[in-house]
Formats: sequence, C-alpha cells, structure tokens
Amino acid sequence: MKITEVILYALKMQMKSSFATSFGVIHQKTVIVIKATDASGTVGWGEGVAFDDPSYTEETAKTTMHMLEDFLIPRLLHREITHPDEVNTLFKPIRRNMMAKSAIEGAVWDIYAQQTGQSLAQAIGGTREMIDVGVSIGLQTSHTALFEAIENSLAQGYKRIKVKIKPGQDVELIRAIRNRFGDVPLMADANSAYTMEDLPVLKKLDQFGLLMIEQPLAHDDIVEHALLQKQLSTPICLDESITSFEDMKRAVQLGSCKVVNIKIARVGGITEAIRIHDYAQEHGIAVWCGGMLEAGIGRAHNIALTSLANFTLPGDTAGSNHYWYEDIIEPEVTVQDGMIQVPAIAGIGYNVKEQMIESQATIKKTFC
Ligand code: OSB
Ligand code: MG
Repeated sequence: MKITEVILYALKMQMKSSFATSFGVIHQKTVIVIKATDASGTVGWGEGVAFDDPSYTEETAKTTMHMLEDFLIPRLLHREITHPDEVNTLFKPIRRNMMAKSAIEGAVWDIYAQQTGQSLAQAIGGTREMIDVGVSIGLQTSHTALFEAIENSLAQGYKRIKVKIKPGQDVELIRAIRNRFGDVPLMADANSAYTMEDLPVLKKLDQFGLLMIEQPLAHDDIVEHALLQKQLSTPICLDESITSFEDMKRAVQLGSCKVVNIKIARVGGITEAIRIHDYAQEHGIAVWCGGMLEAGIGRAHNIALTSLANFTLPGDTAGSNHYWYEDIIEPEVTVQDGMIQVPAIAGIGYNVKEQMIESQATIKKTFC
C-alpha cells in the first residue's frame, strides 16, 4: 500500500451536554478527520481526538494539525508499506504527539483491513462479536443532577458507571451514590487531581468497594502510584500515565496499577494499543478501552480494539447519541443492553458521512 493523498478536515461539533472533569469543562469539540487514499483508490478514515486545551495531555487540536501537516503526513505520503505496524516504526523518531500519530495511523489500518477483506476488528486479531460498555459521567452541579444521569445510564443498560471526582467532590459524593444506587458497578476517575498528601481521603474511598480508581495522581507519574497502590485496597487504573508500551512495562514492573485504561490516541495508535493489550494479558493486568469524547470514526476504532480478548472490563465507548446530535458516521453507534455489536463488514464498519464533513469543515487541506 502507498498513501497518495491525505485530506485533513477540522470541524467544530457541539456536545449535547458539556463534560466536566477535574481539569475543566468541554462544551464543544474540534473533530479532526483524516481521509487517506492509497494508490489503488482505497479510502481509509482516521480521527484526531485531542481537545482544544492542553489540560488532559499536552496535545491540542492545533498541535495535531501542525504535527500532521509538517511532519507526519510528509513522512507517510508516497511511501510503500506492507503493514500498518510500519507506520508506528516510521513515526518513532518523532517524539510523543501520540494523538496526532494515532489519527493518521488509524486511517492506514482502515485501508489495510479493507484490502485484506477483513473488518478492522478481524484485522487486529479481535475475537468478540459484542462488547460490553459502560458510561463516563462528568462532574455535575448537584447530587440531583448526578443521580439523574446515573439513573438514565442504568436504565439504558450501561454495564458500569464511572464518575469523575476531584478534591471536595469525592468521599461524600461516592457515599451518596452508594446510598442511592446500592451495589452498582461503580468506579471513579480523578484525572490527576490528587497528590500523596491526599492519602487520607483516598484511603476513605476504599470503604465503597469501587471497581477501581482511575489516575488519582500526576499525569506523568508511575512511582507514587506504586506507593499509593500499596496503601489502597481499591485497584488503581492508569490512564494519563500510560502513553506507550514502554510506560506500560515500567508501570507493571513497579506495581503502579492493577488495571489500565487503553486509549488508542493516548498511546499513538492501534499498533501500540495492541502491544499494551498483549503485555497486560501476559502479566495479569485487566484492561478496558477509554474514550476521548470521540465522534464516529474514533468510536469505530475503539469498538474494533475492544474486540481483543483481554478487554474484559466494560469501556467508555457509549453510543453516538450520548454525545452528539448527529454523528459523522452511519449507522450511528448504538448500545443495546449495555452492548455494542462489533461490525463484521470490511474496514471500520460504518459509512463516513462525507457530505456532512465537507459542509461543516472549517479547515480542509489536501496533501498529495
Ligand atoms: O479521563 O477518561 C478520561 C473525557 C475527556 C477527557 C478525559 C477522559 C474523559 C472521559 C470520558 O472519562 C470518555 C468518553 O466518554 O469518551
Ligand atoms: Mg481517565
């Protein structure tokens, strides 16, 4: 395969409801869409998922555009490759910028899957036909609003509830949820809002039988997470801290976590995500697929990844209508009884609404 044309789009998509975390509130997303075409005319799709602000990781929608335009697309264009894994190697000399790398690597995987007559899930070795999904609920302005969101999610069949916490909205918040909803599968995500000074608060969370606590400490820490895990009975799940296979090995060797949230974009693409998945499987670490409030293309990639055998816990890939008035794919991703059917048709398994993207794009750039 040889990529001969890449079209880069950016469009602003309004979220149905704003999403609040310990690091800020997201009302709107800049969705970056990549349309890559290879010499034989096969089209593959990728999505850039970085936010507008560098507060989850250092990347933004603008840095993604910059990296793609000035470094990643020029490296890939007109180069003969036989397997998408080679894209990972090709991008290695460029430091980090995982979300930018992932955006275009995903399009190459889509082309590869189509050309080998497989669904993306099959192309990566996935075996599940259905995947279990949970939902991530942002910080709310009141317990009433939070209860309502949880109630709706449970009514829709989501298999696990994740709530965001931050200092001051933690122990009493989780206690209130347990009092109201009993033993529901529940976890909390702190997005790096705590330090070891908060140990007494974090220990108090142990009493609630959470499935796990996600990324309590600094975004780039694995050392203190290991110290913290020794003091907590609640399993620690790392998100921000795992940006590569190397990070994963170090965290497992140190005992920094018992669970890992794998986000394709955070680790630089599907190839790296598979390596992390395989390593986790060999080392008895449970994994699940996290989300970046993706539009449909990113969502489709997540669904394919989650079909791998060691994704044993429900992920954050909720249905399209949970986030968007109108998604950029059809059919939209739908959740039934807390499950999504993994598409069996070639490639990402959804049609990309090119008309919608063309008409809503605020940026369009062609490289050939
Ligand atoms: O930490 O997993 C996270 C959303 C924005 C930024 C970071 C995170 C999240 C979520 C929701 O928890 C993920 C999703 O539903 O796509
Ligand atoms: Mg997280």
